[in-house]
Amino acid sequence: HPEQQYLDLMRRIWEEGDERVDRTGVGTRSVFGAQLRFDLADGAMPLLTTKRVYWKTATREFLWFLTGRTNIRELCAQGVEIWTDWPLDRYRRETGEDISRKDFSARIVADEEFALRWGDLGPVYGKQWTDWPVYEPAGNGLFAQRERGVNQVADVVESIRNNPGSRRHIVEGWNVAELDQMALPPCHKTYQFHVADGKLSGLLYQRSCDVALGLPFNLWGGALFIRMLAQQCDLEPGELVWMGGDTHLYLNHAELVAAQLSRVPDGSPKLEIARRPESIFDYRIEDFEVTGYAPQAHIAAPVAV
Ligand code: DHF
Ligand code: TMP
Repeated sequence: HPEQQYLDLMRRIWEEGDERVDRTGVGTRSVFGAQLRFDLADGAMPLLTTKRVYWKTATREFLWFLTGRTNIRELCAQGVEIWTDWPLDRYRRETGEDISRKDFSARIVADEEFALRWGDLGPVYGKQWTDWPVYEPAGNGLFAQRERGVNQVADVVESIRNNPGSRRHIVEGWNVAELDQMALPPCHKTYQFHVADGKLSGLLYQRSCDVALGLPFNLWGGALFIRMLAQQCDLEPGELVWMGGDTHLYLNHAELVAAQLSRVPDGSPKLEIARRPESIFDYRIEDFEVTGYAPQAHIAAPVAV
């Protein structure tokens, strides 16, 4: 079963990973350099069956990236709370107010000014993917920022369509000059696409990977990106190749690791996309349907902020 790769990686990290105190103070066991491969033929998706993964939440996050937005307000309004802890942490630190996550999220949705002040993650994925800033000579010896930046996603659609053999089909999140403005520097930082034999494959390079909580979402996102691009470019989906830099398990995920490693993968969930939207920016959550997904129970685990 393809999911066995994920479980093997998890076991290897837990048993052999290098233990250290990480940025969050929680502590991790970590290996450096890992690879997973998933065949996406016939609708197959790397959606874990050994625990329930909220693929609709992951899809909403992905569609939010494509809107270019970086404020958690649009996520919170849809009941997606996976990014709320970072703005909440900053709010608590800077105001000293001990507000609950639920109340913070509700206020972000209800109060636009509050959301503008506290809900923005900085120029993260959406911004870099669709509007990477460009500076041009202003004619006076200085440089000025162009009104529209580079839309890497629109460009990659065009490059796959018009020059499929190119080795430059890349979407990059790592804007060095803006890292210090981001709530978190991008983890799933580089996507590269490749066309061979009428099939579109994708490689995702993730510099830092929380194997228990982040990776299930990131595998889904990587495969979703390939599926949407393939549909837009009249290609069949090929393979997702995932590569991790610092690939780790948090020490407070011991119970999740034990539970998940005791389970056996089962079934082959498939993704159907109900229609072909005008462009890659026109997909809606209702367009995505997963069949054959009967996962084992969700396993809750704390996220390290
Ligand atoms: N920090 C850390 N330490 N790990 C991450 O995976 C992570 N991911 C981020 C931002 N910062 C991060 C963005 N993506 C969850 C999943 C993905 C995600 C953030 C959080 C998460 O908590 N998943 C749980 C609950 C999902 C839910 O309630 O909707 C899960 O069980 O999948
Ligand atoms: P870092 O910036 O110190 O590497 O911390 C980021 C943490 O978030 C790290 O545990 C990796 C994890 N992460 C994912 O695994 N996937 C994601 O999509 C995101 C945003 C973060």
